[in-house]
Amino acid sequence: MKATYETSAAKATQLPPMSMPEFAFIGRSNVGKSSLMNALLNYTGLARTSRTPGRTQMANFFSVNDSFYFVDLPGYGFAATGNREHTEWQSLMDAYLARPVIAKFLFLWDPRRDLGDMDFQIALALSQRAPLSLVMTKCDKLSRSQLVQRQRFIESALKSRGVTLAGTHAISSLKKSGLDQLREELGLSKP
Ligand SMILES: Nc1nc2c(ncn2[C@@H]2O[C@H](COP(=O)(O)OP(=O)(O)OP(=O)(O)O)[C@@H](O)[C@H]2O)c(=O)[nH]1
Ligand SMILES: [Mg+2]
Repeated sequence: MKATYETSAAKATQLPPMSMPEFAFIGRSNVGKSSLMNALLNYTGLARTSRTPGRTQMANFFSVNDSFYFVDLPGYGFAATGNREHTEWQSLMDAYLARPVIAKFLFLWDPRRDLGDMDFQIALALSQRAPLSLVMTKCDKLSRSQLVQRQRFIESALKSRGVTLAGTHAISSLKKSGLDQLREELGLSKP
């Protein structure tokens, strides 16, 4: 498996030409997007990870096996980003969502949290553009029975808001669990 950093876009005009299918990773700031991309590709430090929420404020494109892109979309919902940042995030997202090359959205969610209105709205808008799969992150923080219960709760909450899921995954980038199932859904060979 070959994965290389391609480019980053902070605004619509910087988005790269559409050349390959794209798997887009989206979720709240700090949910574990960069960690998951690194874990899936078995690269340390390919996608930058950080303890500081809101660090990744650009859409980062990684070419995988010269056959598709992983797109690390900027985290949303970081409390300290003001209106201006939100408007910039929104306009980048609007431009990104218009790309017909999006093969799937991976909607990352920390299952310890409940979804709010903004989360439902974003998940719904994405699911109307391309298939959307739920990826529950940091599952090492929950017991198996808690996880089962949280998965049921989150899936039914999304469903009741009109969000159709293409799949659900429970992963831990830390413990490297749940990764093979997700790789399979993405057609990604084991590293
Ligand atoms: N326990 C645990 N912690 C994790 C896991 N994945 C990520 N983290 C931690 O969560 C924090 C955020 O991880 P990132 O991968 O940088 O999250 P992100 O979604 O890319 O964050 P932004 O780019 O800032 O939006 C880091 O401190 C990680 O070490 C996991 O599977 N388990
Ligand atoms: Mg990140």
